[in-house]
Amino acid sequence: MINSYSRLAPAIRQGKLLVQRGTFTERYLVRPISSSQTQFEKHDCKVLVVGGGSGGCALAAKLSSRLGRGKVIVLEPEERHYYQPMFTLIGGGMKRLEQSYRLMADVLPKKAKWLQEKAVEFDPDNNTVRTSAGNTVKYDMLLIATGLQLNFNKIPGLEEALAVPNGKVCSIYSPKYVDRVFNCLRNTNEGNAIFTFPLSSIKCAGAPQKIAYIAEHYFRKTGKRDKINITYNTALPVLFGVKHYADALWPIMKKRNITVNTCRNLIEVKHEQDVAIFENVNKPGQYFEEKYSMLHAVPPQSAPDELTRCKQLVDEAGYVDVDKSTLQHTRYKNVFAIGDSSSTPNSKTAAAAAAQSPVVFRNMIAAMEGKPLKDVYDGYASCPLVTGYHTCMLAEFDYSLTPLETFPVAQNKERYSMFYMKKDLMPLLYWKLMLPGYWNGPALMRNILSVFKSKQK
Ligand code: UQ1
Repeated sequence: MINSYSRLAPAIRQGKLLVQRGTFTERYLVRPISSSQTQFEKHDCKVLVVGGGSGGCALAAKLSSRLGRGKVIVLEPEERHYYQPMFTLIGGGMKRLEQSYRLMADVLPKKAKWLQEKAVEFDPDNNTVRTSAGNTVKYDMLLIATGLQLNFNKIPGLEEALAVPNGKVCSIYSPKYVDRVFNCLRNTNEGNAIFTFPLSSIKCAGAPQKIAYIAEHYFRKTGKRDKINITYNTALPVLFGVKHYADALWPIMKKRNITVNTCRNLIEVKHEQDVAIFENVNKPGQYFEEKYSMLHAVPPQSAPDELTRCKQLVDEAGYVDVDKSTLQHTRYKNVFAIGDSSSTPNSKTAAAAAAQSPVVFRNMIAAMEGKPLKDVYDGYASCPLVTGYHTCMLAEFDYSLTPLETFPVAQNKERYSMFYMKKDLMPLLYWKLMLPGYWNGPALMRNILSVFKSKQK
């Protein structure tokens, strides 16, 4: 839609255009703007996908392939699509940042229309979303796939510490900071290496301890381990949310001599003194000042502000309020969510988004056709818990927080096979199968392999 008035309004109000009638400005500036330069555009689509991450990309592929060219719009401001599960490996120096991304233009499906703009205002009562460029997108169906927002700024001093060149504070959680992690491992020769887990739900809840295991192995490999104390301070009361795996992880922490403090939350970083301040979650006001040689910090996370501002869409915690089985919004029947920004109580991982993808796809199509929603998400998530440079424990579970494992072997053990699957096979599966919309999670593989499992018993 052409709307040059809004652009010219301030000039008209100031009388500039009126006094310059018939002048150069009118002939050469006013006319071209009013005839050809588009200001605010209005787009229409069958499905609007907000976010071009794992879930958004996979669903845009599935939906645009079913609905045809031009029916799906994807709103995504970023130039690059990162494969975030690689960030722990980059932290350990096992992969490079350049290996973790593709251009957004190359991973989004060709049949969908990509608007490189950010969704800034949701209006589900009028089926519209306003974008950072001031444009409006009207939809029949909306899929929210924004992922999470990293709130480094919620911990005083953390952003400043992360800005120190060649500094002692790092984080695998952002492509902006992930390269600092291996640098910290290399530069640390003694003292305290501290790893944190914040007081919020986060993506890949295993990652904060994976990087601690990798660091421990690195320090051992390089002969520095004896001089370095390693501490894992988690704000949670447990080491891992699924007891079956937590029971296997505690002995690994012990064997590797990593001190674990539960209910200990990072609340401030004083980088001039190399001091991190933690608070006892159970006794607010009780603080621990810990000196560090390196600090790996995990930011508190939330759904993006643009979403949480739309109170009709989100629950009390700020996540898109969907039914945990159908993934349809509880009030707006033409709205669905996939991935980390949804209120479903699963672990927030790419594997969870993969398992959600066929459910969201079929239920969205059913909703479009006015049919009942039949597909159900069971809460499947998996977390390849990398425990060093060659080992990994593949945790897989569902809403019941009991194991739902794919392979006919005991998965609560560290294995070489799982490590190489995580490091070499998963990226391939992600780029070649998941993003083009062909990977629906391992349910099919699990069912096939279950034949061997029952034989083993
Ligand atoms: C998975 O589906 C997935 O999403 C694509 C991951 O993220 C990259 C994973 O790490 C894992 C483990 C799975 C599950 C796949 C199998 C074969 C168990």
